[in-house]
Amino acid sequence: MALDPETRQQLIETVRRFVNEVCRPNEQLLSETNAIPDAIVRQMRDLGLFGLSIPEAYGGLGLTMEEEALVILEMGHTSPAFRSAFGTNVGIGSQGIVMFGREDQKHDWLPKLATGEAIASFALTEPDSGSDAGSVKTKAAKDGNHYVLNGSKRFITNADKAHIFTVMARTDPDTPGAKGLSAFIVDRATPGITIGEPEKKMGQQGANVCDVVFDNARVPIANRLGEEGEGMKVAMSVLDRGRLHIASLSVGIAERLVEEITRYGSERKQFGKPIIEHQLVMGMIADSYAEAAAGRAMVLNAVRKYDAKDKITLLAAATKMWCTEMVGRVADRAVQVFGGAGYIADCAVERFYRDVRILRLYEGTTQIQQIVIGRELQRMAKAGEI
Ligand code: COS
Repeated sequence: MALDPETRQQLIETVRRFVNEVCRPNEQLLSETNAIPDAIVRQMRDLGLFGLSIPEAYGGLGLTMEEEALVILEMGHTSPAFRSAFGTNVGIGSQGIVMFGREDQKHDWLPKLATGEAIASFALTEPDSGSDAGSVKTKAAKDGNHYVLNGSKRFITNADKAHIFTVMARTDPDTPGAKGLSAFIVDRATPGITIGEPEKKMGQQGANVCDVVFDNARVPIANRLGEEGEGMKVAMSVLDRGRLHIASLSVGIAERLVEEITRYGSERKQFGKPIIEHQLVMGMIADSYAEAAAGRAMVLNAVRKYDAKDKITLLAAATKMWCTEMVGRVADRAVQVFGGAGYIADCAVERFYRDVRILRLYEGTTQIQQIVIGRELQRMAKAGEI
C-alpha cells in the first residue's frame, strides 16, 4: 500500500540527509578502499534500505515501485556503489522470491533480507551466457529430493557477501534455450559452492562482482522457485522490474552531475567571467539539466504504470535504455565542463564518468533493450494493439 504523502516526504528527506551527511563525505574513501565502511552499512540497515521492496508482512517497508524509485533517485546523488550494497536485496536478488516464492520460502528468507542480516545475489550470467540469457549451461540434475548443480556463474554482484543466490540453471538437458531453465534459491552454505576473488573493475569501487562456481552442490527440490521450466520467466520478470530501478539510479546520478557542473561552471572563471556564462558551456549544462528532467519524468511515468499493474516489459526496456544512455551523455559533458580538472583521477566527475559506464551493460545492454522494444512493438502490431 502506498505511503501517505507526509510519510513519503519524510522518507525521501531522511534518505537525502543520509546521502548528504554520510555517503557524500565518504565517496573518496569508498573509492580508495574499495569497501563501504561497516558503520555506513549499519546505518543503511537501520534506515530500512535493505527492505525497501520487501512486503511489510516479512519485515520490509513494502514500498510501491514509485516510492522505491524516489528513494533510488536520491541514492543516485552519491557514488552508486553505496546503492549497490542493498540494491540486490531490494531488486534482482530478492524479487524472485517476492514474485514467485511459496509462503515457506518467503518466510524463511525475506525477513533476513529485509533487515540486511542476509544478502541476496542474482546468478544468471555465465562465461558463455550473457545477453543470450536462454543459453545458460549450469546444470541442475534431479537426484532424489535434491537437484545437483554444476557450472559457473560470472560477474555476480555482491557474491562475496551473499548468503543466498537466485540461480538460473538447466533442469532439462534435452531442451535447449529458455524453456529448459528453472530458478532456485541456493544457500551459500551449501557444500560445493566456491566464490571467486572480486574482479578489478573500471568503476563502482566498493561494489564487488565475482564468479560463483557450483561443483555438485546439492540443492533441495523445495528450493525451486516456481515450476520446472519457469526459470526464464522468473529471470525476465525480475529484470523488467530491475530495469526501472537502474533507470531511477541513472537519473539520480545525472541530477548529481548537473549539480556538479552548475556549481563548477559558476565558480570557474575563464576569459574574465564564470565559464557558465560562455554560451557553449552554458549549452552543455542546459542540455544536461533538460535530459535529467526528462529522465525523471520518464521514470515516474513508468513506475506508476508498474504500480498500476500494466504490462511493463516495453516501457521498462525503453526507460532503462534512454536513462542509462542519457547519464552517459551527461557524464561525458560533465568531464568536458570540468576540462583538465575532470580528467584528474578520483575527482567526483571522473569517478562518475567511470561509474555510469556499467549502467548501459548490466541488467540488459542497450542493444538488448532495443531488441525487447522492437519485439514488443511487433507483437502488439500483430495483436492489433497498435
Ligand atoms: N516477463 C516474463 N516472461 C518473459 C519475459 C518477460 N519480460 N520475456 C521473456 N519471457 C519468457 C517468454 O514468455 C518465454 O516463455 P514462453 O516460451 O513460455 O512464452 C521465455 O521467457 C523466453 O522468451 P524469449 O523467447 O523472448 O527468449 P530469448 O531467448 O529470445 O531472449 C532476451 C530474450 C534477449 C530479451 C533475453 O535473453 C534478455 O533479456 N537478455 C538479456 C539478459 C540480461 O539482462 N542479462 C543481464 C544479467 S543480470 S545483471
